[in-house]
Amino acid sequence: MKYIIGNCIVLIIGLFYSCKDSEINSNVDATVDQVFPHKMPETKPQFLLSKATERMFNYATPRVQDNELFSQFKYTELEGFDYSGGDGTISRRDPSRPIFANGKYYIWYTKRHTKVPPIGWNRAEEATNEIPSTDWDLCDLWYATSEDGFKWVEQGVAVARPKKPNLGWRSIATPDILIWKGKYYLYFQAFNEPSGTRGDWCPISMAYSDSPEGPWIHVGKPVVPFGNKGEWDQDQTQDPHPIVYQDKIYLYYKAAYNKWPDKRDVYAVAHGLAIAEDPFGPFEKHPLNPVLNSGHETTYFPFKEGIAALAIKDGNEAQTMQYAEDGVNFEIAATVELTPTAAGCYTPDAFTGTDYARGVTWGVCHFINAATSSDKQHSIIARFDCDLSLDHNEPIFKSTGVWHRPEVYFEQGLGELKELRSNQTLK
Ligand code: AAL
Repeated sequence: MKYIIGNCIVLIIGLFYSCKDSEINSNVDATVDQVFPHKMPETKPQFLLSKATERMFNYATPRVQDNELFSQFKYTELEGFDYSGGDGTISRRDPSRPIFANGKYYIWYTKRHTKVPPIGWNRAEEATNEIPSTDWDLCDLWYATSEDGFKWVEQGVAVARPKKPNLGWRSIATPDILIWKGKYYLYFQAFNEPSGTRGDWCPISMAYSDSPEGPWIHVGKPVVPFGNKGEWDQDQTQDPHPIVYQDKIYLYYKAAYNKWPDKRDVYAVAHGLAIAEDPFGPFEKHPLNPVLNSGHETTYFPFKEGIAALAIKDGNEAQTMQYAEDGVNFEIAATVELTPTAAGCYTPDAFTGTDYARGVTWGVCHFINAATSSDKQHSIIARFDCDLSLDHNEPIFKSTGVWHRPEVYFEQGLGELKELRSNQTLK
């Protein structure tokens, strides 16, 4: 009897573990001893794979060249912008996404035209009404138009700094555009102190107009306020990036956290999502914020039924394209290189509320290190082209590598560390 009971227990335990096993490896036949084939399988093979090989089939396509969210980026200097010979007194940066209206493209951007170049945010206390601390201090929002996206004509100020003490009196910067029910809304950062004083403190504010030509009316208050004390976005809401998605306004924004005022060396950056049913708000912050754990400036566009994001500098997932089918839960879609900084993508369906978006082929971005020496600091805006579109297939954008001249690498030299390292080598 004891023998029979003992055998039954062994059998039950055996059955339990074999059920568990088949749950874990459902569809995988561990007994089939197969070698990964030479011809790329279209779907995940049903035999045991290494984690890395398995992951290959989690992407849209296992071959990166076939992945619609993989692209190289090609850059072109924009014609039509004067930078005062690069002396640092004129800067243009953080451009909006281009839109097409009245038969031409429009962009908005941060423009600084000051008597002297910025002195740097470590010296923010020395900034005056004429001396900017950072490149984005003492700025206004300007706009330009173009017929082909390469040659631009600067049209003038779109939104100027208001008088002190109104919100944004010190500087307004980093705009992006929303078209909602036939009207135009510019979201931007509004500073009431020289950037660098306590970090980069500013909330997102907004101005609205019936036409992309203006006139713009500044609401004069934060529309995406800071988080409460102790929350990740307690000190800033920056880089607004609005998209019409699921009949609402999905505004992605960035905040640097874990640092100011006294902990600069532990700096982290993430992106949040704030959703509104009206351009004036209220913007409700998503309970799962931050929704993107990497990337400096924000670059988002609707893609298929979801939202795609480009994470550039900062974070474990820097230099990746990401995708969230629900606009919230982003996952890495591709690793990319030579990515555009502060990119605004030309996205004709960003505001149509489409339920299947087509992606992008070009946009504008900035280079913050355009100066030939550090006392002439300024930024320039440029155009990039890519193939992150369902409707194009340009082989040059799908090549899997770009090569930089050795000088580019040698510019990233050791500096003062060189001596120390050479002494270490001797030992
Ligand atoms: C940018 C953005 C924000 C910062 C500064 C101006 O590239 O991240 O806008 O405040 O730099």
